[in-house]
Amino acid sequence: MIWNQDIECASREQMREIQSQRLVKMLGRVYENVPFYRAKLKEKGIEPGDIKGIDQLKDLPFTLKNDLRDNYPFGLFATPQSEVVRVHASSGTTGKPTVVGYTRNDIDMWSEVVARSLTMAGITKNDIVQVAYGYGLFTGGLGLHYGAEKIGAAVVPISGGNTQKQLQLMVDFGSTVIACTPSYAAYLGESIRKEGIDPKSIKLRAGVFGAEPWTEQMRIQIEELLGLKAYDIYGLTEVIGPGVSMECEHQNGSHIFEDHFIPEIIDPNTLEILPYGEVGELVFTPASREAMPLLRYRTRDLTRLHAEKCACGRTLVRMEKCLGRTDDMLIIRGVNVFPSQVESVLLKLAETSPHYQLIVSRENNLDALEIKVEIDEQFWSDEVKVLEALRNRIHHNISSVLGISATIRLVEPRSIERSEGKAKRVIDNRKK
Ligand code: DLL
Repeated sequence: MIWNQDIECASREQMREIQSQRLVKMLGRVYENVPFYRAKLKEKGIEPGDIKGIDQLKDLPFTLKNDLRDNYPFGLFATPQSEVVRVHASSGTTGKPTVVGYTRNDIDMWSEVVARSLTMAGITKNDIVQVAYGYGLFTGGLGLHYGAEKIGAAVVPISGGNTQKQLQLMVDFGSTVIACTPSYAAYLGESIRKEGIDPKSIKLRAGVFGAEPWTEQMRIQIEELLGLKAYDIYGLTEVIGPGVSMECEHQNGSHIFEDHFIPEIIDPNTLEILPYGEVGELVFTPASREAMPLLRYRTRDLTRLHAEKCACGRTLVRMEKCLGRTDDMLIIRGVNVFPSQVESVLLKLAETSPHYQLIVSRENNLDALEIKVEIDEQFWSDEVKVLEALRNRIHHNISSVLGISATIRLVEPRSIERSEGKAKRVIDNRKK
């Protein structure tokens, strides 16, 4: 089944026409209402009337995560605050989160793209969807929730964590769909075995997994452990949240809902647009958003696009699984973490030096983060009590900035290896 046949199977010409109309309208709105964009467009000598369609997208300025930070919290909103009905946020590169806003129409549009996504995975009103993404500022929980309600499925809004309860409800309610990060799905699968639950009592048939990179091997492992078909869903807070793209049953890339999120691939160094099939940085223009339309948002995700029609009948452009990122963002237990966030905390403390290292590993399919923090010579102490108090303080400050808990290990002055070039801030043992 296809949720929105007209859009998802439109011809290239029809799609370009929709994109052109939306882009032109959006440009007028941002020029009128967002001082940041008005200044950027003026700098390039562009007046709203100059842009007639999608061919001119390439002439427009890019938007970076830092632009959101510089306009924190609501500076890029294009509607009065009274029209905003929701805000979400994700990690910024330092202490301040990246904030996005939604009008009622934006929430409807978001529900529509998630409804299309779930339908792609064969999910219908007859399903019981256990939403185990986090609810809150993170977009995963509420994003999946509204989309699942829109198709008429029964939603179990259990949110993330609480594994025993997840398994109990999964069995008792007969959940047929689970939506969570792939690493948590694998952990749930292992827990079923560990708890001695009869796999036959699990009724899951589809999984909607995303928010972090995962491999084909992991797909096979999750499918075996949970007895379901695993689908990849992609998205990012700045563009809308989950539901920017989704895999269909043929699983040869994720279909981008390009009527709302116009994709481009660029060379991250020259900023030139690359043709279909070439690897580069993914850029989105969420042209229909009201509260926070963005011009050419650089995602930092590396991938390729393909434009051939899919065997499922959809004509939407497809993106391959993300191949990596152009920045140093890590995703730990589904949460975005920048090493610079840790640095911003340490710089505020007199006792620590700006020498630190993040060590990421995976134990029982769950990510673990250890942070080695070097203590300033002046403050190094042989007294365990003193160091323990300092460790607790650092733990508290870092956890509240990152939004996840990390093991803090204090190390002696000058014990973290110095490098002559770039400091090695991250050791990611998950990749081995
Ligand atoms: O992770 C939104 C989301 C929620 C997507 C639930 C899917 C399911 P952010 O926290 O802003 O938003 O993180 C966005 O996560 O730029 C990618 O680097 C990464 N990412 C998201 N989905 C996938 C995926 C949500 N399916 C960042 N595969 C993005 C690989 C993904 N990476």
